[in-house]
Amino acid sequence: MVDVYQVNNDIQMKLVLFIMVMTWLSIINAQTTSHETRLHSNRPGRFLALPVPKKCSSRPKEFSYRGHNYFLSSHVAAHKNQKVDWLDARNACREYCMDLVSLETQDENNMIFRLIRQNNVPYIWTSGRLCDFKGCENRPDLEPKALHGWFWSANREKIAPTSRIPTGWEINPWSQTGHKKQRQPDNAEFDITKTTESCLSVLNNVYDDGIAWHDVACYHEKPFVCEDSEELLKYVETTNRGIRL
Ligand SMILES: [Ca+2]
Repeated sequence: MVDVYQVNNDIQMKLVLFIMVMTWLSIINAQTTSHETRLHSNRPGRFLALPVPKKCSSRPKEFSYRGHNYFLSSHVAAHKNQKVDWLDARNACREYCMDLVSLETQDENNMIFRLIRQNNVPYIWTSGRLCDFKGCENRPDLEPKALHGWFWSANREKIAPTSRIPTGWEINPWSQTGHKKQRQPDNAEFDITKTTESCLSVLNNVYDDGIAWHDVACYHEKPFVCEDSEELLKYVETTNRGIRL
């Protein structure tokens, strides 16, 4: 018995775990998007994309920060005029071993705000997501959702309570206004189309509010910023011996 366990070395265990997590996330995503898909298109159940090793090794590296590469979709020929919904944006990034950008620190946020300002980008998708799907129930730590329910889907890190200045920051990145003239997140579209604003977009002065975070319904089509995913890079590196990433 002991020998059997010894054969299963760390890497194999991690890979199995990783595949289980990926499968689970794919199911979760298919479930969470099915409602929106029904509402806004006839596309069948959708899944998270797996990385494409060739695309990972030749992925666009527009700039880098703290060991991660980034690019703005409109600056890459293959995505130049592309505007896509939130899941398609994640998947476009994921094929490159990247994911939508996560803004965990003020410095990284400043960098992305600067990119938006200098290039006059109207809005972008980030990996921010409201945990309002199956698997998020019975989690008192996520309640109330508008305050505590947000996380970065790229690395599953929680986002600071939306009403507060995050620890280590000087500003609250959420806009103080929006469609209802209330601070964000305001879930404004729910009142209009009954679609929850479950995805986090950075908008450039859409409400005369400068560059700021907004909750937006995930079906809207926007350009996006991709950031290296350590998880996907590690996965492709482990499964493709000798690959240069
Ligand atoms: Ca909103």
